[in-house]
Amino acid sequence: MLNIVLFGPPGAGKGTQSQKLIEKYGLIHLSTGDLLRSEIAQGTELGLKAKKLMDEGLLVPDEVVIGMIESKIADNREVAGFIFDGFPRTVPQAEALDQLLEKYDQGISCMIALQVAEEELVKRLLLRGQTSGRPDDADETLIQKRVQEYNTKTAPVADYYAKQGKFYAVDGIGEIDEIFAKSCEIIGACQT
Ligand code: B4P
Repeated sequence: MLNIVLFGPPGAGKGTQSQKLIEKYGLIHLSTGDLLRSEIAQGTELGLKAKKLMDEGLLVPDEVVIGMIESKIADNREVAGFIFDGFPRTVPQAEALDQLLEKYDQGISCMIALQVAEEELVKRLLLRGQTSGRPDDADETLIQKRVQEYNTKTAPVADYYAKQGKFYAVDGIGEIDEIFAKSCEIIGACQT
């Protein structure tokens, strides 16, 4: 089983790289951002609560995202593995993920952390905002709030995996295919 955490600040390229990795390795893509946006599109109670927080650039409560991931793992037990995109975003989420995978005698193989400077993140998200229709990409103040939320709540997750010897940094600036090639090298080494 190959279970990869794709990590990085908003706009680092997690979604972009996930698409390429799932094709190559036949993994199931679990993006908490996509799952939440789907709840919003369906107008569920969970979606309505999440929308309010996401539109303000804030994280959704841990128990909500952990519950979503738990049911997706349970639904997809017979697979080659998962790519976790945008999850875990807090240390309690990382602890919960380890516990969930342990139930199936599994664990995280490696964390790939895309490193991108704040100035570039803001540029990319404002550009995406011109076509994505995502309210959280709409203005610079909001994007900076998301980055701030990442710095205080999400960045410590890197240490959590570093302590387990599973943290691998990848320069997230450059050609998409180059970043993909570097990620594949790391995954190749983790697979053994
Ligand atoms: P996400 O959907 O995860 O959104 P994101 O952080 O913006 O990353 P995304 O994957 O979409 O962007 P990418 O870097 O690929 O989260 C949205 C919100 O949901 C959060 O703010 C939070 O409120 C909530 N949420 C989600 N998960 C949660 C959790 N676990 N706990 C609590 N709350 C949660 O790409 C960005 C842009 O850069 C794209 O336009 C892309 O084309 C471009 N790009 C990518 N790679 C590039 C490269 N190499 N060069 C140039 N541009 C590049």
